[in-house]
Amino acid sequence: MSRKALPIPVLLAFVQGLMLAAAPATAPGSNYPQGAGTAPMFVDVTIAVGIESPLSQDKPAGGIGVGDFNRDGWPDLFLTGYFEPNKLYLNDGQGGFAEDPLIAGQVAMPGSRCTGVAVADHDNDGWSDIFLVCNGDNHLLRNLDGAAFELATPALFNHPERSEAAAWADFNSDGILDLVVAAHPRAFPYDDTDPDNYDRVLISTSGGGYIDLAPSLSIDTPLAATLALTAGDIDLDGRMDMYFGNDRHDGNTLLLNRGPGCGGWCFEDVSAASGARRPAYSMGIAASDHDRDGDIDLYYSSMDEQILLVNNAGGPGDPDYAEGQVEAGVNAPGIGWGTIFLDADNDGLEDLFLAISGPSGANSDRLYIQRPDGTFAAQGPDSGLNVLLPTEAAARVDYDRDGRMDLVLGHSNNEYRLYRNVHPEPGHWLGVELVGFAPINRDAIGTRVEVVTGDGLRRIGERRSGESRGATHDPALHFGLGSHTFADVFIHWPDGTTTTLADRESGRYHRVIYPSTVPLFTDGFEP
Ligand SMILES: [Ca+2]
Ligand SMILES: [Ca+2]
Ligand SMILES: [Ca+2]
Ligand SMILES: [Ca+2]
Repeated sequence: MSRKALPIPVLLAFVQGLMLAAAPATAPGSNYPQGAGTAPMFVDVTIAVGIESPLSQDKPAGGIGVGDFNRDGWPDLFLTGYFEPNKLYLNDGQGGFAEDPLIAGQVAMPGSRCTGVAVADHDNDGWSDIFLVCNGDNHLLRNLDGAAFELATPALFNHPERSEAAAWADFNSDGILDLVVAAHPRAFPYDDTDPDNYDRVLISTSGGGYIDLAPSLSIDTPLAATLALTAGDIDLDGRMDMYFGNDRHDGNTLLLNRGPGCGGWCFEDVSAASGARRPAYSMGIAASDHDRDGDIDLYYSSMDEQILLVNNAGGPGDPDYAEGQVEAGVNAPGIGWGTIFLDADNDGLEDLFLAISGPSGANSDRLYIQRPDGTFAAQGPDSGLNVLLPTEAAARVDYDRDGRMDLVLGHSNNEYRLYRNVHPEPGHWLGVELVGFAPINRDAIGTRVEVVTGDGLRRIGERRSGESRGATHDPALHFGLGSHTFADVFIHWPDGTTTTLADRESGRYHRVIYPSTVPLFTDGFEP
């Protein structure tokens, strides 16, 4: 698409903006109005955009992978089908999605029983690959220049046990993405003599292969039934850590990356010491500095309780977590699954989505909008997300690149649906797309981006992997700016270097390529 061609969603947003200019003014960033008569914040556009993707009966979990697989600047969607065919929907940049006939056949793999998607350019060739965790064999679909996919699964990646979560990150900082595959053992009680019940922590070696460090790691709960996994820099020391969300009250596991040594690489289990262990039926993880005090907080879903771990470290260093879900107003009954921090109204305050799968009759998903005082307001029917369908899979993607964050949800035993954010009066926003080159990984996973507005409000975003449950979010980082039209952007690359960009304009995605000292910006619509 040429730089001058305005995509239809942008035109629509422009027209919508003109139409709304006459509407009663509300301060940008105010909570979305509640009560009868207001338009919903999210609208189901699944059929309108051309998505038709059933989820198998009797196996509710779905995996969603967002990535720009053909590098046209628009985020595409990979959806697992379990018994049904997997689907790869290519975003046409005109507000629609379509399958490529050749690719559709290559990725369908009916009966592959996959429930999680970890998207990354694992071989640094510039094209996003797809790793699938499945009940049975796992699969790596290698992207061949955006034109085709081939199965190319290294033996170590193929965990034969039921695996539900995976994440890519360059733990040993050699520029090659490493892979964590977490198992959810089928049999209970666990058989600790079965090596297939253990997770794998596959670290790249200088010879071009991988070594599984899991057997050498001191992990509190080596057999824990993991349903969700996040790789991110939890202690903000520049190294990628791992957080495992474990089912059955096994207790969650936080492994902090301590650097080289330890006969391979050093990870320290700080689950208990940091407060991150808090047992639950953990089924989805969201990470963010939602309270803007300079450290990474965690939220995870469970059954009839949802856990917010507020980090009191106040900056880089070992986390110090305390429960805060009740005070913040983000506890909820029901069976929680995928969960996502996002700034749904672009006021600069992170909001929260929680997928709920039941119990029957009470299975409406939750959208929590953060108030300026740090508490959250649960939205009612006005959210447009209170569909009475059980939901497990959830990922965020600004598919139309209008700066309003949209959601893809997998409704259990039903279908995937795309919910477009049509908030009528959002705040300003800014997006950052990162492109890495040697010595860092091509996806720039592990890069932390801080966006500071004139009021001193600092937002921390990070290219993580494995958030929500079985999901890969939109690789572009999105920041609400409220009433601010410019912001300073600080990009902390995984190799420790920082790019500082002063006074970046709102209303667009800025593409930043490592390691240019004069960052290249585009309007976000070009490859
Ligand atoms: Ca590596
Ligand atoms: Ca925090
Ligand atoms: Ca917000
Ligand atoms: Ca959008």
